[in-house]
Amino acid sequence: MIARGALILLGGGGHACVVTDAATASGWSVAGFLDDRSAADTTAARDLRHLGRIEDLVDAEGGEPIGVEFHVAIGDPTSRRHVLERARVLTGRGGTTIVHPSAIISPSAVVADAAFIGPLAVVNAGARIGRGAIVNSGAIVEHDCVVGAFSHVAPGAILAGSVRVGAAVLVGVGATVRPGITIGDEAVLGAGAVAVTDIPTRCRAFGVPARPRTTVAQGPG
Ligand code: JB3
Repeated sequence: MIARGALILLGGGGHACVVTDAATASGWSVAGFLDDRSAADTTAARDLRHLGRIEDLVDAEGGEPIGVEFHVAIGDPTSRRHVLERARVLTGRGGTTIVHPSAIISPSAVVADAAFIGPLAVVNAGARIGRGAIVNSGAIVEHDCVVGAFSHVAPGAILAGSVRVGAAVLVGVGATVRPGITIGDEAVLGAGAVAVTDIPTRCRAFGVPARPRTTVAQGPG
């Protein structure tokens, strides 16, 4: 039996460990995680309890949602969107936003449902963080930026003022984006890259200055 008021994570890998720390530090009691893989097959859930599969958000006997808050703690944008949609259909809920208490979020910024803002991240004035997006540890999202749904601004990345990031984009670890640049949906900006021109939809760009490359597999950052 999971206590009402507890938080359940969907996904039990490395990102779930980071989310657990942030959620706990901000006052949640994290009951454990649901994952379609077995506990033995999840990579890094450490002390988190494996509570079952995503379908266990609904009581097997009564068919009703079990009435707990959940957060999709999966790094990959496509999986995160897919799992969040499954959970929404099962429970009628949109997923809880988790913000580490050390993050700085401007009162004029807007953070949507199901987003994650990590430790020491900064979201400055007028910025908008989309549904299910991740602003990871130490990332900076400057004034008036828009980060689209399910995008991931990886640890230490910097978006200067008024950058527009589309949906399901990866801005890699330590990447930098010059003011006013637009990054199209599902694009990847590689780790350490510096974007000085717009990056088109689904383009993978790497290096300093960032240039498109066609055959590089997407990783976490
Ligand atoms: O770069 C950083 C700081 N963090 C990365 C993070 C953003 O993304 C981290 O290094 C990882 O590369 C990645 O973390 P994540 O998502 O925790 O990856 P991994 O350790 O592979 O765990 C993914 C978990 O999600 C596994 O437990 C999977 O079983 C689960 N999962 C993935 N897709 C899914 C699905 N579970 C369900 N139920 N359904 C899915 O479609």
